[in-house]
Amino acid sequence: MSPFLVMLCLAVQLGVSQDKEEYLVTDFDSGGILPNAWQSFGDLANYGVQQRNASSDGKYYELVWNGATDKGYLVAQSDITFRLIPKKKLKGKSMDNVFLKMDVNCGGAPGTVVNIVLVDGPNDCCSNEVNWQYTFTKTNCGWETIEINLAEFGYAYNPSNHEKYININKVGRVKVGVDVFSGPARQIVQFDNVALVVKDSVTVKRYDENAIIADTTALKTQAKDFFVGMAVNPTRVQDPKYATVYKKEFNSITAENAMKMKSILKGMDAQGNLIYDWTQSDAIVDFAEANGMNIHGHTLIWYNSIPDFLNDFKGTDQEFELLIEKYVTAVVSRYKGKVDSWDVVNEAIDEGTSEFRKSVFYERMGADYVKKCFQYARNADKEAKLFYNDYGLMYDTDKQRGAFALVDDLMADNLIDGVGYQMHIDFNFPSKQEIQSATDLAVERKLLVHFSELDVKVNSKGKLKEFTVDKMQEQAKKVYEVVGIYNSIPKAYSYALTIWGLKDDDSWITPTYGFPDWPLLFDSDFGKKKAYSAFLQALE
Ligand code: 9MR
Repeated sequence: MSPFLVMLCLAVQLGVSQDKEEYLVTDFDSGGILPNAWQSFGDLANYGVQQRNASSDGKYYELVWNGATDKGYLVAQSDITFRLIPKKKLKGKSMDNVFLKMDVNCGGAPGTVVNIVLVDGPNDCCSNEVNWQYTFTKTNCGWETIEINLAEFGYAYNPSNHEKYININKVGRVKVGVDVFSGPARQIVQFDNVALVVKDSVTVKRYDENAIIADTTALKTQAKDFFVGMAVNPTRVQDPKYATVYKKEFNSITAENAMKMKSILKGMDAQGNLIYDWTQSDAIVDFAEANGMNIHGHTLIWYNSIPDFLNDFKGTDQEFELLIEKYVTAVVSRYKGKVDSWDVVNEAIDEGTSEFRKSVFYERMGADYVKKCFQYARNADKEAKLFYNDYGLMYDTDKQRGAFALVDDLMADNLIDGVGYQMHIDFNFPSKQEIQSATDLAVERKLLVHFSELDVKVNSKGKLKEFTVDKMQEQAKKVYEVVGIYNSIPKAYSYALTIWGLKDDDSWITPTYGFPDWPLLFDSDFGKKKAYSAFLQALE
């Protein structure tokens, strides 16, 4: 063998390539826990850990949480800890270059949350550490490889310590555990091949808090493969101050309220004919048509927008069902060729469960009411894209499971084209990984993804009296993250990213929650916020 080949083979054996070095910390293959590597902290039995031995064949490590006590947080925080690699190997590297890689498997319990903590010093606790969480979303557990850039540590847990406390030159330990607060009662985490990967040629794109945005730039032109949408109402589309911004920045609109059943369906006459009022919905459709915008219809069926006469309807279930069929058919037909897509049913799955919400539609039409409504919509307009839209799909794992079971059912009859993830989020919640893996669930099914209803709260606990510079930047970082995830969806499955209102003082959040918040991209004077800049930057 030529000296060159010898060196190449050696390099491959050592796991060293030109731009990537992999430090295999452990693969457990030697029969279990390496001495001086994994150590336990605390009395594991007390915290519900049933076993902490390597599996019988010694090939991976298993951690079991039996849900017996509420002390699981300690399991997540300080169960087993592993000393990473000689520090000198990280000298001269930045957070962007270094990745923690490991194989993980949830032994049969989707929704299991692995908590990974990175510590930058010899001490186990607590100030010099950052946290990251991984949630298993697939119904069938299997081995998955996760690779986390150190630059992303800390986002899930506490964005304020991101890059603040961790010192790359001192990274010394990784701790792995289960998070019993967000995961199911019983969780099993298996892990293997924990490694630190150092990549030299990594260019990590970051939100630049000082970026200057040219006034000529617009969100809709920067987004190449999908629509940038805005929730509007009939008064605002006729107000020149709003309309100017709508036309400049957005190429899709959604009626915030004007196309809900309560806005359109006004009653029933003596002959049993439905009485419609199209004034508000027409105003929005006309505005969009006049300005060449995409229209996403929201929403045909929602438990929270039912006219009183329908709630009090005295007819039979069959009559009720017929009435719903007439309504859906009338609305979809009226806007056929104009409204491009519909949220057919909104929020059908109950919070914290995989079950249907027991709405009047469910009670009157049965468990397949969602399917029936999708079928009515499909019959009325074959071209319109049909969406199931819901909130909490990123973090409420039970609801996620229920919603995707419903989606699968609709797919089996070719009734659904996409999933709407209502993005009513907080500046620090849900995590990037949760948003990413929830998005993947639709992409894997080859469905369109709509990030509908984006707004980012910074004051959900009501402590802030004013919008601080810190919160403005943290909100912008979250927007950057969300738009980045959306922007990397394959073109065939991306549809629209819709923002739920223009100006902070227009948002539904303050009146609903009862304290001030600043969740949108524009301030109350129509000024562009940092969140706007972050949105644009994530599209670059
Ligand atoms: O923003 C909407 C607010 O103006 C309405 O009063 C409210 C009730 O109709 O609905 C709000 O929008 C909701 C959307 O239609 C569905 N997902 C949750 C949104 C916020 O509540």
